[in-house]
Amino acid sequence: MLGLPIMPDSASTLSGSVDTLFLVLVLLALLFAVPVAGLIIYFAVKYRRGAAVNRSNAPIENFKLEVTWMVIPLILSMGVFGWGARLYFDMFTTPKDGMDIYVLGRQWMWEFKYPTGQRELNVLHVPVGRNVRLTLISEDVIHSFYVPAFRIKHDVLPGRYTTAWFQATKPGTYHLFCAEYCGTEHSGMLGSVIVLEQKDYQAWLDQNRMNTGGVIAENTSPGTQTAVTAPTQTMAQAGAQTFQHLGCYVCHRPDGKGAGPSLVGVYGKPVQLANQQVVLADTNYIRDSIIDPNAQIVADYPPIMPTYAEQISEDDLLKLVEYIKSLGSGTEAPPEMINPTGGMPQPGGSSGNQGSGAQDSGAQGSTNGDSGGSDSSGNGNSGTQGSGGQ
Ligand code: HEC
Ligand SMILES: [Cu+2]
Repeated sequence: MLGLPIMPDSASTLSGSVDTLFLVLVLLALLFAVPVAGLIIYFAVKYRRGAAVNRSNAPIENFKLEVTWMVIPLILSMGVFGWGARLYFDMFTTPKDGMDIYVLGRQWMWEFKYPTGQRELNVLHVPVGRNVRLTLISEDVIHSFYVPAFRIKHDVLPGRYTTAWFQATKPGTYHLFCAEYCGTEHSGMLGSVIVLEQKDYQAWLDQNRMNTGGVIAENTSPGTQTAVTAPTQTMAQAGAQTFQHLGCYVCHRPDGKGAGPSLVGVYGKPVQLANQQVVLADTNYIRDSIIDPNAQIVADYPPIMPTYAEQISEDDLLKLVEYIKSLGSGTEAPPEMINPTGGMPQPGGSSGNQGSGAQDSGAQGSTNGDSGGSDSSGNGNSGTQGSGGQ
């Protein structure tokens, strides 16, 4: 419009519908405001003090007029309500298909994690024409994930996952803002979303595949930090190691013969709790089960699971969630099932006692928890990643 950037770019499947609704609301507001303002001015002039007009017999009621100005606005506002609700449901219903990306907000940067293991700071690469499902969480205060060009804005809360989704329609680079005041450098909590054509996205992924070596771009001035870290393992693989380090496997065995329930297929299923409630095992349920196990006790199991709140980072929690998701939905065979007596490498040569499944899990949890619970447990396991990642 005259070269003035009145509206941000429109680059997602939802942005067009949001704009249409917005435009209709503006037009409706004008439709009422303009005649009212016009009449105010007209009457003010016409009936001004001293003007020679007929002031007798002013009508004090008009039934038809009153019904009209009640019914028409009622229909219009209910229409707008219905339309807005439709759009709201579209925006807030995460589509079944699409790719998952995890978003960590912290003072004052954004971190993006791909299930395939890539990790980026402040820049999110996505392909055009695919649903992207975001799982967002904050490591400190409330932030808000705001991409004007996609017309999405979602609170990023500490202690709870929120979800958002979008499908980009146009390649390009778009602004990402934090839209919730979150401390002194809030205004510098900027990033960008880079939408690539499918083949460019594939090339980008290939370039950052496993073990291609560390950071490919970095700029560390505050607020503009960007980096991509090529993975040495997928998030689920890293999660499997965390599961091992923290001793979860002692109680949660795939055959269900441990002290706790088997976690194979639990994700996405309803869970019967001891208090008769049935809850859905979504990402928040898994997270809460680890942080505050006694809040929701699974039926027929004793409340013996220790809390991991003190020894686990949001980063590790996401990996565990991704690992538990990878254990399938009950019918599929788990792809990355660990064998408790074999294979998994132990960090820092901690004693090889994995075979003794009956061993005191509390001790296991705390000895290994210190290494496994640190922010860089994924990196700690392999020197290549550790050096490449810096
Ligand atoms: C001392 C044994 C023990 C350890 C160690 C343990 N858990 Fe548990 N876990 C349990 C028991 C028992 C339950 C069921 C009772 C409850 O809900 O607290 C449970 C429940 C769960 C649930 C909910 C499962 C469902 O079917 O709804 C999840 C998820 C979970 N644990 C994950 C973990 C993770 C991840 C770890 C490691 C960080 C871990 N647990 C460590 C014993 C344990
Ligand atoms: Cu913020």
